[in-house]
Amino acid sequence: MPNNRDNYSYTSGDIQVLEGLEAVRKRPGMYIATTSSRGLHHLVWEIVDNAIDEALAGYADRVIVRVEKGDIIEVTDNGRGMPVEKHEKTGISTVETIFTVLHAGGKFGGGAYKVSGGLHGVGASVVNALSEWLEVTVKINGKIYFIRFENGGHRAAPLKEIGTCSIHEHGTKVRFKADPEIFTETTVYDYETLYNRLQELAFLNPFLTIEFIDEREEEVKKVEFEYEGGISSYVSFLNKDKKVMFDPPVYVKGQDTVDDKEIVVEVALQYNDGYTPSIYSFCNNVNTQEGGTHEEGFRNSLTRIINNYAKDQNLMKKDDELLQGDDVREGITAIISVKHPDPQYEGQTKTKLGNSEVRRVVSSIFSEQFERFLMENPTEARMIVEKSITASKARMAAKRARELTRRKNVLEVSALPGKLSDCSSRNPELCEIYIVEGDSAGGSAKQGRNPKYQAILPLRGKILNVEKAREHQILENNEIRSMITAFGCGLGDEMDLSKLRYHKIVIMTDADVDGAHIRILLLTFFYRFFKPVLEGGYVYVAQPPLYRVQRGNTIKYAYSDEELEVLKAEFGEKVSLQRYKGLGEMDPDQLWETTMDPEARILKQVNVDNAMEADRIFSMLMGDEVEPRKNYIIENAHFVKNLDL
Ligand code: 2B7
Repeated sequence: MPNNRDNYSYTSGDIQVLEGLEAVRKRPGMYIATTSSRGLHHLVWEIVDNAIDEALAGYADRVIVRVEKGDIIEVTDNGRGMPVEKHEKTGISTVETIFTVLHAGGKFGGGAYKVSGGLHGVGASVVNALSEWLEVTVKINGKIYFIRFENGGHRAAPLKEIGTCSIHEHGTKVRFKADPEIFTETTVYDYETLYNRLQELAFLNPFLTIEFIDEREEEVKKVEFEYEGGISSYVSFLNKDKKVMFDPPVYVKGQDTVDDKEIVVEVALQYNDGYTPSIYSFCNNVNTQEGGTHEEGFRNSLTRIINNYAKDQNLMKKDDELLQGDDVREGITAIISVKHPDPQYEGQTKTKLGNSEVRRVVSSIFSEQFERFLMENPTEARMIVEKSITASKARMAAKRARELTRRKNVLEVSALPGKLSDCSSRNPELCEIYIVEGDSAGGSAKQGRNPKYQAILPLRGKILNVEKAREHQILENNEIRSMITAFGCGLGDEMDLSKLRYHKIVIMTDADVDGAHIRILLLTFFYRFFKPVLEGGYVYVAQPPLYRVQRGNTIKYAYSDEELEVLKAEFGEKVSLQRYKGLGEMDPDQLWETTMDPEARILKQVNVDNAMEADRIFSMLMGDEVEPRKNYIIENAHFVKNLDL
């Protein structure tokens, strides 16, 4: 195929530009951190961020993201349209400059707050460099302009006027196909990932409408996100399957100028009848997962204001202790969103806001308005204080329970639980523990296992729902205590992952609804109490077969209905078929062959890559509302991403 780029002669400036883009292709990791699925999605966010910046600057109110067949992304905004005139420095159109010169950001932007958390406006050229092809269409002053780039940023032709439109129409459209030579793992976009982030951006930017269209499957999916209520709607959304103490959420907004920099602060919060706090913070639309000064400012003043109010209103008894942070945050769902023209990010993943002035700004804005809320809403205020006092009492009871657990451990010389059939190896990297539902399946597993590396811990019946119990009840529960002792790494602040006794924790339950329920209870428990263990990728779900298909002496197992059909076709008509209803129906040899033998089994590694989404799903699954839970279990658990080993 003739290459279009040969049709044009390049100036020395062009060559420099192409060298810049070539550098991005050589070391994509320097610009987008990874070329995994995550990096692929990063391309979309870079382009979407530019559209959102145009909206934040006040010139656009609609952004459309379309995924076409073949995983082509198209982003459209109704902003001013990227400037098309000749750029002074480069002598080429500004559009082309934006897409070919690294560090071309900033100078063009109109908005005060750059969304771009990572790339600060160099996004467009990086996306171009990592694309097989990329097209830009700009509508401005009644004219339509077009430019196309190929093979990682080589323009196919200069910017060209291709038609006319109404002078009322204006905006930018970017269409691109990620380069499979760069994204070798995958170039397929994940619907959920795109959906969740676009919805989040709509929550964070009220009055902005984001349309999301996925055309890849026969049935086209189309959604429109528009939340006038902003982060207040976000909090309501996060709490939608929970019982809330008051509604609508408290909403606070204010701004302050420090050293000529205008900082905008928004906080929304609501309490539910649960125990775990869900606090999420953002700076310039970027989720600051490691928190930072905005979160600290919020937490400090929340504790201070509630204590002051409780004291002033004589709601505390004489011997009640001062409420601690954990007490006032029990069951809270809060979003803190700040906009800052010059954010400094710190921390391991650069998602911790570091600007020290933000602590004071958030604290003073939130304190003043939250205090006013309490004064003006005595019923709600009293509920918050009472919930906090109850939490404080429970915290003290939990402390006593923990001390008791610790002391017992000392007496028992860290005795392992009686029900545990431990393995003989002491090398955690090689050891596995199977958490098995019921004694009979436990028995089969014990006989079928490889005793050198595989330990078996049978659990009796349903385990405690940790979403509905307080910490001291949880720590007193026998099934939970057996797991804690067997794992050996402690929990909470005292956890030491280096002491984890098994590097594979395998949940093995029946392949039915009850089994799914127990699995979810266990995952919820791990999520709340052993998050680092989950995040470390130590938790797996075993996949027992659904059918045993036999013809003559040949026996095969099917793990899904599709597989069964394939096997039946392979075997012809005369087969004897056994449908497994539970693990208990398998004899030890069968259980080993199908579910435990490392050479043959299928394990799914559990990964929680979106803590916020996982949080919401766990609360939904384990919370009070029955309907969403039922539907979800039926639809299956999609936070458990398949990673066949
Ligand atoms: C930092 C760079 C990338 N830019 C402008 C103006 C408008 C504009 C953009 C954009 C993504 C997909 C559809 C400014 C900013 C470049 O300079 S980028 N709109 N939309 C966008 O990229 N959408 C602009 C001042 C006057 N007129 C236009």
